[in-house]
Amino acid sequence: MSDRAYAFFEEQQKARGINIDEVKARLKALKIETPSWGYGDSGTRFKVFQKEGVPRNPFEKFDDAAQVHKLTGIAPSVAIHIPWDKVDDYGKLKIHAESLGLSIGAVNPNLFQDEDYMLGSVTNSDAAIRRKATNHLLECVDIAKETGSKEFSLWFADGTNYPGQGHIRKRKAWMQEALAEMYGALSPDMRLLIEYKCFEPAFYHTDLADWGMAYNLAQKLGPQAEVLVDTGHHLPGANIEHIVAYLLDEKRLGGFHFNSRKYADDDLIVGTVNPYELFLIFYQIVSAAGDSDAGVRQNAESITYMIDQSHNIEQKIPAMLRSVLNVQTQLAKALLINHDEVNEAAERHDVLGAEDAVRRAFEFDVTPLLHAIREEQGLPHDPMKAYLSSSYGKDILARGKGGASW
Ligand code: AOS
Ligand code: ZN
Ligand code: ZN
Repeated sequence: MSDRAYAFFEEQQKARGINIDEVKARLKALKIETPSWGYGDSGTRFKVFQKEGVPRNPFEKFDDAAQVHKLTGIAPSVAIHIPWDKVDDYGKLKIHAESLGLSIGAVNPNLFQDEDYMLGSVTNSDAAIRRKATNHLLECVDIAKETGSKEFSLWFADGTNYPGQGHIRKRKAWMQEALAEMYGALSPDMRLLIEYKCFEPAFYHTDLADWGMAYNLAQKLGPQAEVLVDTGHHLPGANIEHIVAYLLDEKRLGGFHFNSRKYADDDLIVGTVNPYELFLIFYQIVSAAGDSDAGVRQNAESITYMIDQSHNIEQKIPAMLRSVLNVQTQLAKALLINHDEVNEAAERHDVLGAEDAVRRAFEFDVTPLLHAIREEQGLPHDPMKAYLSSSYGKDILARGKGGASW
């Protein structure tokens, strides 16, 4: 039955002029990094719920992440957060990750959970606190050298709650100063991914509030600094795919933190609230990957895709499986866009024809295609079902409650 469904799918796509072998190759090349913090207990400012069976230490977070990779084949690295994932010996954590077929991905410095940082970390008006924060960034560079990580996701909670509370322009200079020092400590193959966020936890102004501020800073720092787009960090109505296209054209799109949001930074499972937005983001990336400018093509190929979610009420491993599968599904759909058809319609000034050529790709059921590539890779057709029928979820209950949390 499934073979027949795929045969029909392939015939249908070939007739539309889609190169199915290329689509499959690109789907097999997709890699999505999962975050260590997505496996632990998390919550809101109101309550962190304790779940049974969550990892008790960074090593167990990698054990759980390995399940996601084993069943999907697309989640081979795990981002770590320092000090949430502090261990005595990072070399040991690296070996543990490798023994599971994983690698340690982006290092995320934590500059928001220390009493000293109430009024800012790298933008604090107190030089001693700025020094402490910058030292933490440098410590993270040292850790990355031990773990083999090549990237840093930099998110700063820095901002103010009231007009006059901080000197906005001085804080801007301090931010640049601290990041320039960190930049100077990088190995040539490392990258800073600068994240922006419109608000929260600061509610009046945030030092890096939007992509333009992150982009400007990246440009001033140098070619090893790029912008990280967290899909949850925009004001309602923002056109994220436009930002993505703009950054790709500037060859400065470093990576994504994928999640869904309905209101603000809800950190819900990616693709659950507005899968069409995710599809349209991939439309821009796939389009850039076929650009005539080699730099734009190269940027499109070097994007780091990461999940950034806190699973407050969900079961952690199934939530992560759902997340990476949702990303894979939307990429699969975006790969079915016939760009010639879109461009020809746009050239004819056929507005509805162009829109139709984009949307039609979204409307295909890509299940037979995903089953086919999983089969070719020796993976289960339905990774979620395979996980739920395995004993892993029951076995980890022996860890008990009160595991790692943020
Ligand atoms: C915070 O809103 C950001 O999305 C960061 O990426 C943060 O470091 C991550 O959520 C882990 O706390
Ligand atoms: Zn993020
Ligand atoms: Zn966030």
